[in-house]
Amino acid sequence: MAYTIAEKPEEAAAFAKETDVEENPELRAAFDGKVAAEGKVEPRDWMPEKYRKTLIRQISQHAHSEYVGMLPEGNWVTRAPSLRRKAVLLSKIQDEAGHALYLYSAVETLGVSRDDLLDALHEGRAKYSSIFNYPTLTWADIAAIGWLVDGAAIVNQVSLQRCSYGPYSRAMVRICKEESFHQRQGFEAMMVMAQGAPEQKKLAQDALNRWWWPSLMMFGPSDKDSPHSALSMAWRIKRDSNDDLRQRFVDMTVPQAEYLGLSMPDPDLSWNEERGHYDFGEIDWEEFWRVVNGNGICNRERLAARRKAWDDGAWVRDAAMAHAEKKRARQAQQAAAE
Ligand code: FAQ
Repeated sequence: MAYTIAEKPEEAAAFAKETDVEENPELRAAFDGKVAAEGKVEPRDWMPEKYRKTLIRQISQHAHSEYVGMLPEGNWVTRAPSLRRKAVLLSKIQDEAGHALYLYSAVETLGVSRDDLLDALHEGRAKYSSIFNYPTLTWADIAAIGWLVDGAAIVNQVSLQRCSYGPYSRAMVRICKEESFHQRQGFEAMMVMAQGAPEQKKLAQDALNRWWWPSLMMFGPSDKDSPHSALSMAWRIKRDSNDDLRQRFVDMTVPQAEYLGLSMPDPDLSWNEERGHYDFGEIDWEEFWRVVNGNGICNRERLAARRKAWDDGAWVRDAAMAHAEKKRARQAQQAAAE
């Protein structure tokens, strides 16, 4: 259930203290009015420091997720089962890199540099989505990522299209269009496996068994344990609660699994007529926090791969900077000669 900050008095007090109400009452009133009227806050607008910091935290974690998220799929580029699948996978991975770039650009509008954000990631100080710390063991995992991981990402990001911060909201509109293609190609690949030879169907079921619960964890801790939700919902950074979005994803995905003829790895899953939603089992929160805190199956491998790519790419960045510097100097010389 979504809730407002007023229902949590201790958070409401902290909110007032941390958010410049006393220091800048007029600017703050204009900001609150804009958010309440569904206006977009833009980079040059005044904003409470806590609003800026919350956005930097969320958007940079989101950017890092897209950036690290290329790695599990990258593992299968050389082993895709056909030229068509390989071409689709390559474009999907390139799209994820593009999403990271839109998002890093959106965070830069808040006054932080991309180099600082990447340093934080490479030094293990920044978070990224838990989902990318699981291994891709078979080709069916690539299909499951498209179907489930992109499916979950869309449910979350469609909601974020209505975020109060303009650059983030606009990046989401563009990203959602691409994610929707990603989800459909994943579902189609899964359908081919699920309707194929018994061995292929077994791989599809095994991938669903391993990716289902981690996909539910993508939506974050349950609302009662989510420290940032109240403030982010009050400021319309987040528009739906973690649990509401998770429920939406379950309701959307269970019929798709039925259509594929696969069974969900959850004995507690059942339709609740009264609620008009599926009931589902308890998430293993211990596993969730273990992965979020850096101790999942692939956390170390993922960071090592990102660091290596950054180091190996140093000469490209140096060459691009040297080229830009030469161009600038040449233009300055020409301008002086005219
Ligand atoms: N993994 O109080 P809350 C994709 C952290 S993109 C790791 O609920 P909040 C595309 C959270 O950061 C997937 N950490 O926090 C793709 C916070 O830590 P902090 C990424 C998590 O921000 C597909 C703490 O727990 N999408 O998949 C996770 O209000 C295929 C407390 O949590 C986004 O980032 C987690 N699952 O709500 C790419 C969407 N959940 O900062 C390649 C934007 C929570 O206190 C292939 N982000 N944490 O140290 C959001 O919507 C929100 O940030 C939530 C968390 C919903 C993720």
